[in-house]
Amino acid sequence: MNPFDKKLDIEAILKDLEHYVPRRRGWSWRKIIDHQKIGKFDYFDTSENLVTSVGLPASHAFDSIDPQPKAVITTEIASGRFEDDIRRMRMAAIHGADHMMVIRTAGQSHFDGLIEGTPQGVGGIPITRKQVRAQRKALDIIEDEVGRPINYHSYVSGVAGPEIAAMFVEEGVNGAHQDPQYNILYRNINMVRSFVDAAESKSIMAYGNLAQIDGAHNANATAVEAWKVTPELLVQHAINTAFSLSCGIKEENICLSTVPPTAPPAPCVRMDLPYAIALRELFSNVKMRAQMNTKYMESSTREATVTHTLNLLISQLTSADIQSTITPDEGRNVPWHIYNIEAIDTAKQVFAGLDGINQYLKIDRENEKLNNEIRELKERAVLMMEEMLQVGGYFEAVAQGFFVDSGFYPQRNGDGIARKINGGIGADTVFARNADYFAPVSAHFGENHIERYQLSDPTSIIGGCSFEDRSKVVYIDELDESDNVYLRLAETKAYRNDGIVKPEMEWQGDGVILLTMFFPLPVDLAKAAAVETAKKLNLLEVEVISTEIMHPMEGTRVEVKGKVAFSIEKDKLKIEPKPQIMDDESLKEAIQNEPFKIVAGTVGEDEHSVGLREIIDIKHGGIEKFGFECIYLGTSVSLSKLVDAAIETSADAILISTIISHDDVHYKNMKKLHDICLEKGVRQRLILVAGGTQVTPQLARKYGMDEGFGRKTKGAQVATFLVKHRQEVKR
Ligand code: Z98
Repeated sequence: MNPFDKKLDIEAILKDLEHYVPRRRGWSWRKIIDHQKIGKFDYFDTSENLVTSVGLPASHAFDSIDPQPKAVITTEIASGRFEDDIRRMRMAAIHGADHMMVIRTAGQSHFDGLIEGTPQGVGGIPITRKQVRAQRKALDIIEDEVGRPINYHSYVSGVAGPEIAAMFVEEGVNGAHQDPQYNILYRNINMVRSFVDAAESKSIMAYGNLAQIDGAHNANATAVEAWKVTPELLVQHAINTAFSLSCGIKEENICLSTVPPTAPPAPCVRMDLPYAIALRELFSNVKMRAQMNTKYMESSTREATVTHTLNLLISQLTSADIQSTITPDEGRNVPWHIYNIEAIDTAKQVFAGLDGINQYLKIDRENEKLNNEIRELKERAVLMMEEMLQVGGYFEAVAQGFFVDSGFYPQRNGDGIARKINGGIGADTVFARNADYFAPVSAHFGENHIERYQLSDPTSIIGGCSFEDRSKVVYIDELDESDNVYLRLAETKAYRNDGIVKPEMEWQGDGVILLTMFFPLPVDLAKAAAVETAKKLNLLEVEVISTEIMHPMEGTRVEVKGKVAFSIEKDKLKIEPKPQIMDDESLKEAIQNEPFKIVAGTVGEDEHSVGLREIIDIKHGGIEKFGFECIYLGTSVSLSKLVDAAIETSADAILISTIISHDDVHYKNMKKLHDICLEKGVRQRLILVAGGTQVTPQLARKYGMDEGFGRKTKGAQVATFLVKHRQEVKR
């Protein structure tokens, strides 16, 4: 299916889900190409091109190329409604994301079993078999469209970790976070239970070839001063990695969730780099998933993007394998479609921009200061592990509050997260296996006491478990009549089928829009004024989502969201017809048959000549190419000089260009040009055309021009207009 032809049919994806079989198990890395030519350029850090993609905004100036970085690009999508997230996944994939990470609804990690159906989530989606299957099915369609495998990912943690892991293998989920330390520290799940569950979960993930991401970065996000937690991050990575290896997970599937610990205005690259190098040197055999810094992120998109960009520089210098772009959700808490795409594009743009730079820039490993910092970090981490052994091991260390302490180890401030060995959710729920314990499953940790059955393959007794015999997978559809996808789809049906549309940020028909305003007021007043303005615009549920002080007294920038109550009828929308562009030969013939002379210049005080030169110059494919005689008067030309020149040379048309648009000076100049021509009695015989990045055709015509041309106009378009308009005027 050509992805530009049709919208994804969500209802069709939900149909016959019961019988859907995922195509594959396990993780897919990109096909890296060491050196390739894409368009006019050589690339050294890219992977296979997509079959269909949407490039960066400026790509049209580069033959629409869309170089794909080496690293897998993650996007984090979980708005609470999985059916809407599917459309966002399609947008993300075509922009270059191949790792769809789905956050779970608040509190799911405390459920002690699988849930079913498709209830709506809070801050994430309830992970259920039906939801997972529907999204994997959609991704199977989407990966065919873009021409690259897409990894689907969620979390194997919480009290039901092993059950989730098994369901993920059955449903073709490709990656998951799994780290018992996460359960213990951040979800207060009992530590013994967490490690036993992790052994089971990891064994299942190893069987299913899922990529595993650990949870060390959460310490960074939680720590009081995040850069001080770096020795502990190394320790957390080490514990989870050793445990995963011993459960059979392959090194190539172990991904450390690394994180640049700090952000500007701290001198972050200088501080983050030694840490990143120490990490890569200590863990050279496993993969690096570069999380971005979310600890020091407010709701400013600009600030988040700069931090992300600096993080990407570290990723490039130290070769990350998976690159996170989670700004919209965790960083800024504005989980909207547009921000997922922006963050994916940020990663793609920075990696393309930095392509090959490692050939010229090498980390100076001989540098004494850098070397000392790297060694010191490693030593602090090793010391911490030694101390853990001294106090009696990991559990005791957690009980004593070793982790997420605000001190820079070995400094300790006594404010770490302490958990009791017999405390937390799920305490006292671990039991030794009976002497005759037997489970007929294939991916399983520890001992199966199978001597009783004389079996080497425990699943043979039942003819294969659900991993081997798909018919044993039990699919349960909806359980809640009042909270399910069909009810939600019924509510939004009109937006799919009845030709109406609403602005949307997150969910179909949500009606949410974003307004940016500036008020010459201090921040509190500016916020109140922004809310009032949005209300006067009839927006509902108005909320301020970000403020930035321009000056404490002189002004504040405010971003406000609100909902519109109306919808738009698509049939009644008027689309500007696409300009009909004549082919080169017809244009040349028309000018040969009847010569055409134009006078041109940028007007007022405008020195921006590039756009106009592109419209005129032969070497840019401008109108000279078709035989137009062009008299270019230069920049900042007075309007009367242009008219006089047109009269003197008996020109057929005047082309003006205005980039500057302050106080609508561009439109004012158009009106003046028209008036001067009228005054001099030449308006009838001169065609007037204005161009510029801020020129709207309708307004140009309103201000007296025969036509206006905005951004991205090409010479052939202007030439076509001039030729056709001359014919029309004659008629
Ligand atoms: C990321 N979303 O890494 P709940 N296990 C681990 C985790 O790191 C997380 C969960 C489970 C960010 C980071 N991390 C957030 C190791 C979450 C999730 O209980 O379902 O929220 O667990 O991309």
